[in-house]
Amino acid sequence: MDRSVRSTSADVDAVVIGAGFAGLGAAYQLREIGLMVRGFETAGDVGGTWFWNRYPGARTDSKAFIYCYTFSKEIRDEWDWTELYPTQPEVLAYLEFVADRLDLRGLFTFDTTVTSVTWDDQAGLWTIETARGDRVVTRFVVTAVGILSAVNVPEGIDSYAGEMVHTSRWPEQGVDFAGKHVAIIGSGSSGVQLLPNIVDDAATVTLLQRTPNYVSPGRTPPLSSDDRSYYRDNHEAIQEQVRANPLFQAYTLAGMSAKAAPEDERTAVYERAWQEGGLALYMATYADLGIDIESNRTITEFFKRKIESTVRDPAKAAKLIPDHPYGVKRPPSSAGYYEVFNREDVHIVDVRATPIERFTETGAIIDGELRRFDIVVLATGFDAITGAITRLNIHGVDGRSLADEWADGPLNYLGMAMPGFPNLFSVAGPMVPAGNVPSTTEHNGQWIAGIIEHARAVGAERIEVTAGAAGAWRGEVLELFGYTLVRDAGEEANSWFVGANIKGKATFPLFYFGPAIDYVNRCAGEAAANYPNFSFSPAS
Ligand code: NA7
Repeated sequence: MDRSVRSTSADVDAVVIGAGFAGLGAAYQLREIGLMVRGFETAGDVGGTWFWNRYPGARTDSKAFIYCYTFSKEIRDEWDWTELYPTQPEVLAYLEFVADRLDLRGLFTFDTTVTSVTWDDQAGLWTIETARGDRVVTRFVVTAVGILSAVNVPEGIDSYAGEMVHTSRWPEQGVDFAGKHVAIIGSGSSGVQLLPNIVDDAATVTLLQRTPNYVSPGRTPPLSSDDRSYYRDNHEAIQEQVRANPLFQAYTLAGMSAKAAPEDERTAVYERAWQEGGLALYMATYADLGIDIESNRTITEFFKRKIESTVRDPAKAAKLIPDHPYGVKRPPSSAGYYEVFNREDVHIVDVRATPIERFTETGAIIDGELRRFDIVVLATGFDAITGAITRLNIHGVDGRSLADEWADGPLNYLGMAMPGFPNLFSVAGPMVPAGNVPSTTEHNGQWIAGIIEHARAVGAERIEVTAGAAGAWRGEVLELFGYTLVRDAGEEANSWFVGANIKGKATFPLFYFGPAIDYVNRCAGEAAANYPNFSFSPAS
């Protein structure tokens, strides 16, 4: 935009960018405090992650009764989850239900990508521009663009001329794999969830795997009406358990130290967690798995034994056994994942040992040999957490570009506010706790509404965090990160937790690695003390 153009009055109080879990929640919270809200969303409807990721097998690995909003009792009472780990269609239906029930859809303009977000310091207002040509002037901006939404594709993939689909851009009508020779590139959550779900249709499936993952069994018991009543009746107690859990999850740890536990007891704990499946292996076992390499080895050995006893071909099994510590990459789960490699029509190529040299019109050259595929599935992940924010083309005070400012790693306070970018807040920006995303996004949305409400109460229209607070927060995040195995091994394992999955991206902890409750208390303390790390002033 022409940055010399002055905006003298706002069209709306707040613009929310994104209509997924984060954006719907933030729009609701901001409307609740009396703001006039407008939202923009690239997709054709609400849902965010759950709008886009329609691949077969996509489901949550947080439990249904915490993978939801907590702010509305009506929503809790009226919505019935059918499975403990809901599928993509069910989570999407939930978000559509919430949008209708709380009358949020009308706030959003869909099929509309924000192309720039520009601050006018004189007016104390932001101007939002979109690919459709909208130009909206607003007092506040909330980015709610998702932590895993900026799609990553392999270099050179344009040379491939056959059918191709990214897991995160799955067509609504599905993909016909019948009789096709299929390549899946990627073995993160998406690739490992998808694979067992297409092998019966496809003629062959070849996994082009760069870094193997520790895949826990996906088990998803159906929920009975008794279960649902239990979750409703115990809502407060469950939320307390979630808040106390380091990752906002509904688990209780079995012990503090894996290496200190007697071997038979430890094996029983791991076996129980394996039977439970999902994130239990990480979250219902030992507290020190993420910080102590010896303790971590006890669980990587456990996984190794499981893989070796499941996959009959030792060569395939060897390729599937990871060599990084458990948990330095996001641990996925999938039903029947390792078992599927016992099929003759499922192949695995280690593209770390023998990289993809280049793509051709019909396939990929690997180890000097052309491998032909009818369909290539890109399960190649995302420019996580910062990618979708920096792509918004945000310019703050003095035209400072947020993307440039974050080139060496993000700078913010409590994951939500950035110095030099007044009245701009992020829901689930970098340096918030990892874990159950709806818990984080709801927390952030509420906190942001709280600080705006405070500004209005004191007659201020411009809110800006101090550079000192952001610098100190960054220091704290780095210090906590220093205790983790992600610090030691995340980069080598290409972990998106530190941006290492994207070529050229600065390696930096993109999460706050302390306990979630410390973060929550920290945010609450800031609010209770009337936001001492922020300046509040009139617009101009
Ligand atoms: P992830 O977890 O980032 O996984 C992406 C996968 O794609 C991972 O195995 C990558 O290998 C692989 N990848 C990426 N680029 C390439 C190229 N160029 N060549 C070969 N392999 C490549 O994304 P997901 O969509 O699976 O999951 C994202 C999150 O969604 C997940 O963590 C859950 O929170 C839900 P790498 O590991 O980088 O070597």
